[in-house]
Amino acid sequence: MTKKIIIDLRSDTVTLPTIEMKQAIMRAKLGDDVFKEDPTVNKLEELAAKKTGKQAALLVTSGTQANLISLMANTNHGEQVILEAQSHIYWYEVGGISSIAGLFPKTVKSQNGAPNPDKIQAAIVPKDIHFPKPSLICLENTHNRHGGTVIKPQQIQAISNIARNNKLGLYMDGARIFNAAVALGVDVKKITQHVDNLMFCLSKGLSCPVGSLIAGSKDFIVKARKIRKVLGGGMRQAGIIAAPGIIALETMIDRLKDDHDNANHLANQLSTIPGISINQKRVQTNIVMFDIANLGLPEDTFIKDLEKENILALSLGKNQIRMVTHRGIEKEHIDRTINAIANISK
Ligand code: TLP
Repeated sequence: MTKKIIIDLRSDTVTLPTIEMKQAIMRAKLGDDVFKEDPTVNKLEELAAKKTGKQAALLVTSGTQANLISLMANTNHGEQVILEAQSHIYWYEVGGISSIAGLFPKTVKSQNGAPNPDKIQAAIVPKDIHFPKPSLICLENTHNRHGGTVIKPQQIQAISNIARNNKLGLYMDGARIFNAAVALGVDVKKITQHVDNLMFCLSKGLSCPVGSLIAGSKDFIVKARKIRKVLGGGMRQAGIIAAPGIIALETMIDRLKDDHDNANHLANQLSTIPGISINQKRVQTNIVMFDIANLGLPEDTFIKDLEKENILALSLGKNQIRMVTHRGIEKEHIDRTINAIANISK
């Protein structure tokens, strides 16, 4: 019997570890990381700090945990945090910014994930007995709900100037920061140099099974480590998570370009199918979002029809479909997806 091939375009989180990663897990030297005695974790944290141009880094369990810890380490309870209106922290992290971190989110709308610095300036509440103390600006790069759009170093620098002038911190949810760097063709440090601290995920396009890293100053990471512990995120022989992370940082970044090329191919082909609306300018990395309003069928039916062809996609709300390319998705899978969508549209 031939194995059924599922073309899973729901997310790059579905990527499985490579053979090299599994071998590295087997070989990993381990210790108790709460005592900072896991040599593999220590090596990954040093590598992550070096790659992002920060003094130190911390391995945590997930992107959501990385964002929550970073919010808490950058602020005090009750302060104001400025975020882009479609940001992952605001939409998809169970409201932890308020329920756990005790922060007051102020959202700022943007066209493509990069808020206009003037709008950020306007969102900073003045010093007044009635208002919470503003303390942090958060950016997301690449920007998930805007379709994987990239924020350029110059744009970040302009926002960084606002942050400094107002004595606020600047944090980046860089879950897919290496996609941004590859799309721009720059060293990731060109992007990260403008923020105080950031996180990135190992478990998305980089193909690791688990883990995210927070990077920032030594003092910030000391604080983050303590907060990770109180949130129950102190891990013991976490070298089995760190080992594939090292492989990812050493060997899996450049190949993200293949995912971007496939996303671009998908977007080009989608734009030729009647009933599909897509803004190709927004397809800058590995996320493809499109609108099926003119197909005349609800998004859940569209997704079920695709599923019958063994193709998986996600709905991001009314008429909005998201497909994400990643390791394991080849051009032929994109072509099959296009054929299936063209048939649905007939
Ligand atoms: N995003 C996931 C889902 O939660 C939507 C996905 O499939 O894209 N920041 C950004 C920008 C993210 O896209 C995600 C995950 C996270 C943080 C959270 O990471 P995890 O899933 O590791 O908690």
